[in-house]
Amino acid sequence: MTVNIRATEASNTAVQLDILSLYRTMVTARVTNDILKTRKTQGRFPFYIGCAGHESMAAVALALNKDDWMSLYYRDLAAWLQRTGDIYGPFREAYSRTTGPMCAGRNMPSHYSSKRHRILPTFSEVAALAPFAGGVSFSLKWHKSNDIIMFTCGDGGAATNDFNALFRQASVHQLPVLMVVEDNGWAITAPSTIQWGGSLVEWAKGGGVYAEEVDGTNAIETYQATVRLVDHVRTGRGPVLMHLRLGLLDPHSSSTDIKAYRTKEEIELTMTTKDPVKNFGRWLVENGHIQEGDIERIRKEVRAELESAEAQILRESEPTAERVMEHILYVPKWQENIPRGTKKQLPMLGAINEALLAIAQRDPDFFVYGQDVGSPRGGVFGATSMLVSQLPGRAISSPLNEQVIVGLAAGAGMVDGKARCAEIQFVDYHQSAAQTIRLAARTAYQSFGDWTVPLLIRTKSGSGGGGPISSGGAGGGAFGHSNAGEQWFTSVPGLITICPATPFDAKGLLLEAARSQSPVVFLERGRLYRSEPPKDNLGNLIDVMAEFWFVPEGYYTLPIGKARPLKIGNGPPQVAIICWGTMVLESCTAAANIVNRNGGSIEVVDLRTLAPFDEEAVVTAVRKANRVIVVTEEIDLTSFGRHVHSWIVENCFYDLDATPAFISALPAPAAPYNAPEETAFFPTSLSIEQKIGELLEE
Ligand SMILES: Cc1ncc(C[n+]2csc(CCOP(=O)(O)OP(=O)(O)O)c2C)c(N)n1
Repeated sequence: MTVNIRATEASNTAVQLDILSLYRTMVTARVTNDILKTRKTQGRFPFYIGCAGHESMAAVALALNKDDWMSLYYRDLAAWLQRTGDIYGPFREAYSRTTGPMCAGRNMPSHYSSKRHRILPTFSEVAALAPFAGGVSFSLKWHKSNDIIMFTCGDGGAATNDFNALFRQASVHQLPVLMVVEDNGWAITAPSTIQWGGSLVEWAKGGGVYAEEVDGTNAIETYQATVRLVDHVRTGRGPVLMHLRLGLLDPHSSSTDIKAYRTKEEIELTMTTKDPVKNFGRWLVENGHIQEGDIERIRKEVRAELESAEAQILRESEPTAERVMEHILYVPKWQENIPRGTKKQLPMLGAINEALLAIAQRDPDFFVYGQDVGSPRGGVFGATSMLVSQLPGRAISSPLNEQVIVGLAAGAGMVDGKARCAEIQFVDYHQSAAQTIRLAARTAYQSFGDWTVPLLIRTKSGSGGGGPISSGGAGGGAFGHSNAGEQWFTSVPGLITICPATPFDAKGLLLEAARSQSPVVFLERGRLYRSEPPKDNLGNLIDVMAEFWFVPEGYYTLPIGKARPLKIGNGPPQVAIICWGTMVLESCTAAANIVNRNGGSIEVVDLRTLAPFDEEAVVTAVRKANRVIVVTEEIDLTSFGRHVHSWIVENCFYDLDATPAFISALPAPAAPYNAPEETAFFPTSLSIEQKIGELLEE
């Protein structure tokens, strides 16, 4: 039966609302919930989190267009069913079947996602999808699309940094997003009164986002309000927040005892007044759309349909252990290419500028997003100055919030599978975006390859404030401006981490990184931004390095995951030095000084890519020299350098004639500002020279 409902006075739209179909979807959600809840209690699978009380989200989903995007949370079974019509999906995921449409049985149930239906992959981290949803809506606005995105979370979710990141993205850029806060009064045992002070609606309005409170226990009212609010967003009047008041009819999850934190009276009141399915059924009867007896008839029909679906699903295949390492990392397949254009001498900053411009010229949707990047200077280091002057609008200044930055670039990339660049001014500040970065890296694995998050994060890292390496001190970056970064990034499965040492590598690797379907972190060393090629103590340029300061003008790419061996001196190498970034220059200087004094040769292996690192190149170098030093600019309390060192011990033990050596920064919080302490803090060519000497004597 189809009934005309006057949806909004503002737009005067008479929307065709099929109320019986909506009711059936809500009943389907409730009965699915009841069956799955029981199966969990019967021990058929380990966990379930339900939707009872949130079924009016079907009405919210119904008020969207089918091409609008959705970012749902674990209570949104009804919204998921309304969009997909797939009654099998929730059972497939609960029973961990490979046919599961959300993650092929790899994640917990109730993580509602569907690439086909434009529903983003849900995370267990409450509201963590929010900054990604902001990125999707940024992309929709960028493409001048008529589509919008709906983001949902609970009242607890509204207190998270992630939600606040979305709110800021939406308000600052006036994005086409409908934020629905499904307030059931609880966040596990915490009442919603502790999630924000005052009124959520007024809070939103104060931040430039139109907001309304809506009664979610009434499906028709919810539908009408959503149509009105969606119209607001779609007609370009800015983002909207809907504070949807609901009741939670079940305990928080299968692991929670409802009576332990809620009173009998409150539970009873919720059950009798806030059940949207019962309320809607009653309304249908009172308004003559169905008879009293139809309520039970529909429930029974739905149950029979779901039980037959469940029986079929139980015959479907379950995951096997062999697939446990699938869909972790997608390193782009490199195609050999000849660098185009004449070569000119450039510092690394010039090479990075050229690379970003080249990516933007080839891809009209590419942009760099970060603090100050849209200023004429092109960010505090000037890495986007060419973009700003040659392709206006493609370097976009962001609010001062790293999670806003990373989430926006990541979400935009998820829409069309092309990487955008997030610039984090100093790597030390990535930690406020750590969850978003970690989830970007996890998405492909979690969704069993259904979703990828192409994303390029560039950041200034390590010692130095961008001055010349030959300037003496390490740069005075001190606390907050001199962290190395690879320690954390290389510990995140699913992330590619690159740290170039030369301008030639920086350009070629950045261009290749833009092709990646896995997120890439590009660590740019501050001391290398304007550095010249390294020299030995006699002032002679180290030729094997110097050639990489000449950069082809045109497009070229270099392979990710491939190290560059640099041989200093003649004859078989006596020592192999494994290093990256600034330490390649320091190691080359140390090696040249030793070779000048003693003759022979030393092989410096510039890893270039840290994750995944080039194991073959390391083994080859160790086998040739039988003595090895790993040099890192990180502090050493379980560092990436220590990982490489331990890998060598495990894999090259019988190729070694001496204890594998290790040099790092000191295990203090960060480099002090004053020159004497700072110089003592980081490895230098001198400390590397000393270590080579000790190693040769062992
Ligand atoms: C970031 C984060 N912190 C803590 C948790 C543990 N946790 C899971 S659900 C939940 C409560 C969420 O409450 P709310 O957002 O109000 O949603 P509701 O369950 O009430 O629908 C918490 C604290 C989590 N999953 N993620």
